[in-house]
Amino acid sequence: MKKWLGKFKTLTLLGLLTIVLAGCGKENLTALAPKGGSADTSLYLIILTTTVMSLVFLAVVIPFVIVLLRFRKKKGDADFIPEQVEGNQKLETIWTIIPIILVVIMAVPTVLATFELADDADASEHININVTGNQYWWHFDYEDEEIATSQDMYIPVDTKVYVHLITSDVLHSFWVPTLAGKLDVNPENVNTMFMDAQEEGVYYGKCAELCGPSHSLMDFKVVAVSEDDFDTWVTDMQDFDSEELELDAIATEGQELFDSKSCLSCHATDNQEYQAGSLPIGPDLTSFADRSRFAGILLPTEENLVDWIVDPETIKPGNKMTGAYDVTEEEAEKIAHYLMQLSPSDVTADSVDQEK
Ligand code: HEC
Ligand SMILES: [Cu+2]
Repeated sequence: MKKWLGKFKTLTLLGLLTIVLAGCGKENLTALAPKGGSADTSLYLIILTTTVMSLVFLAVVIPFVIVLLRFRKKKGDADFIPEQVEGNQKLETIWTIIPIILVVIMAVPTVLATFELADDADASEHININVTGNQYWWHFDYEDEEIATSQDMYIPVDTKVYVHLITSDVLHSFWVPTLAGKLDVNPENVNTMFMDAQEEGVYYGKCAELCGPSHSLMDFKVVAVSEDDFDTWVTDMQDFDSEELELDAIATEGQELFDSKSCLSCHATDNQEYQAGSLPIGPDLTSFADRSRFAGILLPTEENLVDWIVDPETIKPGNKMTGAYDVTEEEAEKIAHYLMQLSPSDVTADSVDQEK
């Protein structure tokens, strides 16, 4: 028994790993449960290629195993060299043509889909969002609507949404597995693709290109809301004016600190001075309190916010905010209290995400 275990240790371990890892994954972070047309196409291609490749695998492995078992030398068999066969034109033709056919079966739909998913001929008739990847956060510029936001990208359901991707620094990759395929984010050329969400919800996005020490924390969310809610959100974002907020005493102090500690030089708090194409140095905080997560990974609570403002480096190594200012914990609490008032709309990530 022990010997048997030893022999199959690697196999047993791999088997266990498969079972354990199969438990990972989230419904809103998987390409295997698509909620958008582009993701449907990707899943179709995944299934097609996996099927073809599995068939090839079986076609090779099954005869191989049969031959191995049936024709092996048994005890008592005489020593002899079997007849040596070489050069069979028929066989060679067959096993050249079959793979060519299989490659065509996989290549044609893949190439067609690749062109179709990158086709932006009708972009101007739909929602367009200029997306900029930054170490380690995402900026979303809605030029037609004249608003900008960061970290949470709002889109209407059942609508084609074009994202035009570029980076302000190193290479990133934009990936919302449940809604669409992933696309590189390059510094010089804009890469475009479209997506649509078939259901309301909060879909998780990832940076899929190693871009620095906090690469794995460069998360974002796509908040898909009904078309009416999207219009409401856009109007709320346009109208929101952080100067006109009715603030209590602590928040007022927080707002003053936000200015005097130079936070305002990197962060916008409303869209009153929106300029198409302009990129802030840090995330736009207009809808900060409505975020699904901030800094990619933290729940927007005052407590988390104080931790972040006091010491962002521990939470996100290598981020571009560390060391840019000096605040005490007490000041951070006041600023945090102020930032939690930045809630322009009732349409929030929370309003569509039941499981958060
Ligand atoms: C030099 C520019 C700069 C200054 C000054 C600055 N920040 Fe930032 N801030 C950033 C950058 C860059 C990020 C993105 C960090 C990341 O996620 O990698 C950020 C992230 C944040 C976030 C998280 C936003 C989100 O939704 O993910 C908050 C909140 C924040 N900063 C608050 C502040 C406050 C408060 C101050 C002033 C005490 C401040 N920042 C000063 C650049 C700056
Ligand atoms: Cu990245």
